Amino acid sequence: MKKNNKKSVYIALAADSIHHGHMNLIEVGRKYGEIIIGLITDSAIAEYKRIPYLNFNQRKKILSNLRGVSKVVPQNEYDYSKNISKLKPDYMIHGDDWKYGKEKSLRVNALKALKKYGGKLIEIPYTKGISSDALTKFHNLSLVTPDSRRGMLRRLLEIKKISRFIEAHSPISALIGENISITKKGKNLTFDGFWSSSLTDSTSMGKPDNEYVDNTLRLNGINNIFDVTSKPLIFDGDTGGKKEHFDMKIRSIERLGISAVIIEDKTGLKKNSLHKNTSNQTQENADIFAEKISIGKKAQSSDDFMIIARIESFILNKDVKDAMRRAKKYVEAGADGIMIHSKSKKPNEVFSFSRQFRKLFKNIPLIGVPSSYNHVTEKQLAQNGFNVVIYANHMLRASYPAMVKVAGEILRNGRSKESDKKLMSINEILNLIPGTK
Ligand code: SPV
Ligand code: MG
Repeated sequence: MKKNNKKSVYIALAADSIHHGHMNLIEVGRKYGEIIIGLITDSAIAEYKRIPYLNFNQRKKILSNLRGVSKVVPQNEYDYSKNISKLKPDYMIHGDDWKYGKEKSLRVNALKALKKYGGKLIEIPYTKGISSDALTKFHNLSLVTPDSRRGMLRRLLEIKKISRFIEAHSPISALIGENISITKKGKNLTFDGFWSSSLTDSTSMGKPDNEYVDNTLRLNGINNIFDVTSKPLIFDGDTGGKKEHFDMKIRSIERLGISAVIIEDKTGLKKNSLHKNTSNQTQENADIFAEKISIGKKAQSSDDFMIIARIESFILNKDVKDAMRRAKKYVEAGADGIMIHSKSKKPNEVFSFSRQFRKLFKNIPLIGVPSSYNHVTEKQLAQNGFNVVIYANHMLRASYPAMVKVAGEILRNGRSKESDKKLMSINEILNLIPGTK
């Protein structure tokens, strides 16, 4: 076909990993006219799968520099029809793979929009043997640096309504959080990152959750997790320890590529917050705690790193007024976010806090840990102003009973045959970690 620069050609791409399949679309597009790329936005991608490795502007920069591309416009959802109706391109180009499977309805909608004004759909054979998702996964793992990983939490907060973090106490538990995904209503659901819990780090070492397991040990564990994963991590920093040590602590935590540390406003021998009786726990004076936060904020070297203040008022049977008084002080001291904790089975107190908090602070991230009020959904948390949900201990709590069961069964039976159906097969474990075979 003769080149006709007056005609416009629409191609929608996510283009997180650009490859020859994309170039096939562009090459054909060039023949038909000037190409407009509808670039899927970060938040549209995040609705359906893991956030892109490259952000919108980085992806836009690559595409804008391709021959034949006249402009790059945002496409705010996977559905093409809105942009098609708005831009009325003469042609739209797409791989023919969307005739089948889950993208079928997108094709129907695009065709409807094109038909309204006489636009044409050109389908070209799908380029086999290359997968954008597989490339992105490879990029995520092989190109992650401490800086890029650290910045992912702030990106998530910008892009997603609510981000979900799963506890990881070992590289193998973290690999589950890294790789697991399920498809629900056409969306690919994954965990956005990891929570390094003092409770499960201590418990998995057979130690009490009272700050005996020190930072050096815990950071060593996280380094091992980081060896094999790419997602961001939020670190449970307990009380933060002595304020005189806090600047050094922050530097060690930040340097590793951890995105945020959460410190709780308690003093004395730290005990876990979920104990029924917390009468032996003491909340720190709010001004002293605020000072610790500002020491930390001065010590960090990147803009991305976050120090989040955890308010223990409800744990210590105080009211929402006390929690709000503290929240104001901690935000003034520079806290980048607030975690509000509760051991109640109901979310009433955390929601009364979040309502008041949101009136005062529209954009300060709010983190919830629904361990005890676990009937509350992510959607409800988001509706109540929460930006991050942490599943704080679930991987360890899942694995321990499974191990106890099998160990008991082996004793009872004097052999392991009966336990086989509860175990992954030898073949599965040999295939689990690449390079084992
Ligand atoms: C942890 O996971 O260690 C926490 C959350 O600090 S909680 O156990 O609920 O106190
Ligand atoms: Mg803890």
